[in-house]
Amino acid sequence: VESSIPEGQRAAWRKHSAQGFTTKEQFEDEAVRHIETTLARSLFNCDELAAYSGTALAFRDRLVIEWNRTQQRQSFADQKRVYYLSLEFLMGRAMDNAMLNVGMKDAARAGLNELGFNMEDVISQEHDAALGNGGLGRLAACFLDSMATMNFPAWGYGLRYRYGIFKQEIVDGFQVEVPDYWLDFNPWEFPRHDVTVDIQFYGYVSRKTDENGKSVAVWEGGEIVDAVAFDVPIPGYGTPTTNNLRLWSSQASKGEFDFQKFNSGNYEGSVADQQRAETISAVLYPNENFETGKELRLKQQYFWCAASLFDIVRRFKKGKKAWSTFPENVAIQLNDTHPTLAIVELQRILVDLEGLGWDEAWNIVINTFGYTNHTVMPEALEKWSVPLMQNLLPRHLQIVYEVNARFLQMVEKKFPKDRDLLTRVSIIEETQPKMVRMAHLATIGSHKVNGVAELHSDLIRTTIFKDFVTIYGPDKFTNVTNGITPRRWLHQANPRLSELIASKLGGYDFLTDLTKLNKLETFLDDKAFKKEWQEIKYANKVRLAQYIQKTTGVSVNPKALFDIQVKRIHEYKRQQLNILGVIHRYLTIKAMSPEERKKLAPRVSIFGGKAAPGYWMAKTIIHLVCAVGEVVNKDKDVGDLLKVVYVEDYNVSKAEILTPASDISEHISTAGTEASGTSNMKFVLNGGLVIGTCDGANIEITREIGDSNIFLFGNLAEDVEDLRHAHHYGSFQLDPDLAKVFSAIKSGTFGDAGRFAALCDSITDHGDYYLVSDDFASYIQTHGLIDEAFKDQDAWLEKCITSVSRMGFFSSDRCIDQYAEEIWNAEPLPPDGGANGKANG
Ligand code: 8GP
Repeated sequence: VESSIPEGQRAAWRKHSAQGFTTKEQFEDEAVRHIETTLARSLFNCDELAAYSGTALAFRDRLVIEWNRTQQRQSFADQKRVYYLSLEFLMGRAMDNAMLNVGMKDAARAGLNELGFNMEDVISQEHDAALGNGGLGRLAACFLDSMATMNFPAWGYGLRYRYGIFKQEIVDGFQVEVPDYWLDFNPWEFPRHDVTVDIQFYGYVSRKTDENGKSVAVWEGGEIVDAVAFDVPIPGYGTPTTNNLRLWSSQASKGEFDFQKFNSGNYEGSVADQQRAETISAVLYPNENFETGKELRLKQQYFWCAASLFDIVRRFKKGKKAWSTFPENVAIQLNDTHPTLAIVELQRILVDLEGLGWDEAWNIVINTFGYTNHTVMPEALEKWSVPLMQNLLPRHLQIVYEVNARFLQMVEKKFPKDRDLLTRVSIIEETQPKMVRMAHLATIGSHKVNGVAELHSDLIRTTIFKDFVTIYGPDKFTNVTNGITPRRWLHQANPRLSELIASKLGGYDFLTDLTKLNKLETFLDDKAFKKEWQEIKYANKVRLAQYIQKTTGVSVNPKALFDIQVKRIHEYKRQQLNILGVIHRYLTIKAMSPEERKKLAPRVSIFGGKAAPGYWMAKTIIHLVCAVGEVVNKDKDVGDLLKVVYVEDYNVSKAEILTPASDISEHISTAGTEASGTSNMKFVLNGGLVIGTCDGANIEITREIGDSNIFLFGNLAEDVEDLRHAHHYGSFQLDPDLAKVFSAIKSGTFGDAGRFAALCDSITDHGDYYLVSDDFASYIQTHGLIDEAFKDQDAWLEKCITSVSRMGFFSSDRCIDQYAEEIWNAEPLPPDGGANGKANG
């Protein structure tokens, strides 16, 4: 159906085309109009939430205009498109970002003032879009921002969860999970009921002969669920390019709403079917670095992959090009193994539906996909039971077996008579039940596999993918060290620092070329600059102190050293090492004379992060932190020398408050376990220093900023295996200082010791898998160095400024450049046809 306006009417159309506001006056017009008409509220009935809504809608209008133009431009240009498939997009708030990218924040601030509102209060009305668990999901959000800013024709594809990551409440020192229903009012999404895809599950496969006499597989029966598209505009900074994030929502199929049941009076039955369909996109699985293998999760994965692939293939087919050109037109990046079924689905589309030969199709598939691995931890590696997949996706399982058979044949030819090798690399694990190893499938079905920091990429080459390196050679495996968007993580989170930097560098170019920060080093002797830098840090700490006071009732001294560890709670990230170190500090202070105490720099130890609901040890760690806070914060002996705070419900918006306020942040994972980490980059970019292990991106951060500007400690990745071995077969020696900490816990200093028994025993009696005891002495000693260093504020400040100036490498723009160059072979599409497309700055 032709849906365009006929040529003769287009002039009239263009005359009435939406423009959006461009002045403060017009902003007020638009905001008030939206409040009065779209929201049906009045000046007698307008609270901050309504003011937020009106402001958001006014900015949204501006975004949508550029969004439509961008989509048109990308369709006409018809160059290679990038698709980023991720089950998680941890976007946080959208309005502040929209304001930055539209470039009218000051006008809006003044306008809101005139209307009786304060900008910051209005911004904080927005509910975070929290469709992710942690690093992996936030990385996807940073990448979307960079791809739009750099003018790549790139779409994200994900799921529109009705419930994002749960809201964390701390009740009596325990985590309680509360559902996060975030869709009450979400002006940033556009339902596209016209973009609906039928997704099939279950059923059976039969073979039929097509008109050419060829045998084809036909997948029949089972049930159909509808995937409905919801689109979210992703504006770039300093460019009109506004990309699309398409999130799929599940609905009962219109055809499937069981009219038979309905008409025979089984109304409840048909509504139940409806609800079952909606369950697929109902909730984000709240695990990070852990897989549970639940059927609903596999359903989510297929639902999203199939809808996305249908959409991508439909768009490709509009161009009427030969199938062999598919990989020249489409690059699909798999964010971890969650979208691996997309590989199988594309092969199914090409072979079963489009009639291509197996090899021709498989070639296209391999050249289309790239796979990013985010973890080496065994409990996070996805495996699906064969019977489960057989039942849910019978045709896909056949394809998996066929891919595997051909792959193993190839291996057998190259390495004859190595049965062990075949067993190790097979997609199918010969266990009871048999399992499909998704990382193997993703590796075999992609042309590039990358890790997310140098150490991590080296580790995957020598551990989980060692055999694949032997088979394919080293070139298939590469590294793209993670990055963060400086727009959100410097300019938005820390506007005053961004402004100060801009005043020195002569503008905001560093926000799109972060390496420009290196000029800051020439201002290390500029006293006024340094003073202002320090004042900004102090103001950020005051803001956090106020927030802590308001939310926890604990008052902390902003002059103290703020020591922050915020991230998902996990034994490998070692929040337990941190809190055990805090207890050690507490015991040390208690044993000090008043004179000694005077010499000690006051500390605030701040923790935040969610534990997966079923992860008891992580919940125990949270409880220990809270229990220690209860005792320490009330101890008059200690006063300001030590405070311990748990910030409830850590999320993107809280990170925007916490990150600019740190003096030290903790990135202290057992060496070799944290693939990259990205908050380490955020903290350094905001003028905080790091205490960390030689793990993930800490290593590259050290290389960039210099080892005198970071506090490294602990054992190295290469020694971890031997140490673990020694714990079991040698005699395990508990660190003597740690032993004192345990006896304090066991004597009930922090309440019922029984609650912490399993945590203590995991270290003393169960092999100390994460090497807490091995690293304890060096951790404590390094904190001593930090105390000393903090006393010389001038030297400290110099370290901070130097570090910031050397952080250019960690922009997610650099990541996207690298992916585009080395994996996607994709080019930007500048809106003005120019070289870099920074058209309307
Ligand atoms: C995380 C890594 O733990 C973190 O080091 C890294 O910075 C981040 O990914 C982005 O690359 N990994 C995960 O979140 C993860 O592996 N999640 C599992 C469910 C796959």
